[in-house]
Amino acid sequence: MDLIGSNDGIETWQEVSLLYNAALRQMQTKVEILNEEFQHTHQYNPIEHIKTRIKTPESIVKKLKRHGYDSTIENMVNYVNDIAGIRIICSFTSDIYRIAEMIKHQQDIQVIQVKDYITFPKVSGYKSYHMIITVPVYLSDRKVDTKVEMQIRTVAMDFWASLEHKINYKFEGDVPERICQELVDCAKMVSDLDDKMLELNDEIMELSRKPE
Ligand code: 0O2
Repeated sequence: MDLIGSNDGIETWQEVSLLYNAALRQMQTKVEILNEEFQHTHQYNPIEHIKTRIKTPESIVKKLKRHGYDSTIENMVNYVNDIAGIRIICSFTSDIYRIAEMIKHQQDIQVIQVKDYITFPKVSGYKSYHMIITVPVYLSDRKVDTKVEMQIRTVAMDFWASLEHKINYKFEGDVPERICQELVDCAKMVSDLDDKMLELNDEIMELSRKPE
């Protein structure tokens, strides 16, 4: 098995980008299939939408510098786990774990790392479920297991995270204490809303199962 990294013949940004784009397409298809199957068996779509992105070379170089590595292709693929990123936005918190489990059980996927910021949110209030996985990409002469970062979160968590990201960007990381506190308060409201919506949904599902 080739894990994308040293001695795998990946020498240019074009090659890196080809592999990571292919890995993202594979993951997107896998997730879409799971969503369709779920619709077929449970009559609802757990996934609201999916976003994919390849990290820009500038952003990769910045990350390498921050961690004290030289900007080489080898360091990129070895030390930057989120060159390819897929974000899956779900309706309910329970869907997040369901999707994560379904992905983990696929035979060609290897889970490298899991960070559960839902059970253990960040001090800032950030909630999301992160996994670094590898997915095989078949080239003409070999298979390269390629890393993809998956972020799975609810619509409400995503709303919070994108606003917090914008605020951090605006203040260049030096966000005033009052705003940080407001964000923590909002994260609590987001959490309560997610819990309430899940409760309501469970109730509706239960009612629709009962015979008239
Ligand atoms: P960008 O621009 O989104 O790509 P690592 O990637 O392992 O070196 P870290 O921080 O240990 O770094 O990994 P983690 O905690 O899994 O976070 C990875 C990504 O999650 C981040 O990527 C963000 O996209 C998102 N994230 C993590 N913490 C927060 C947070 O507090 N608020 C928001 N809004 N997003 C968060 P990057 O590379 O930081 O940035």
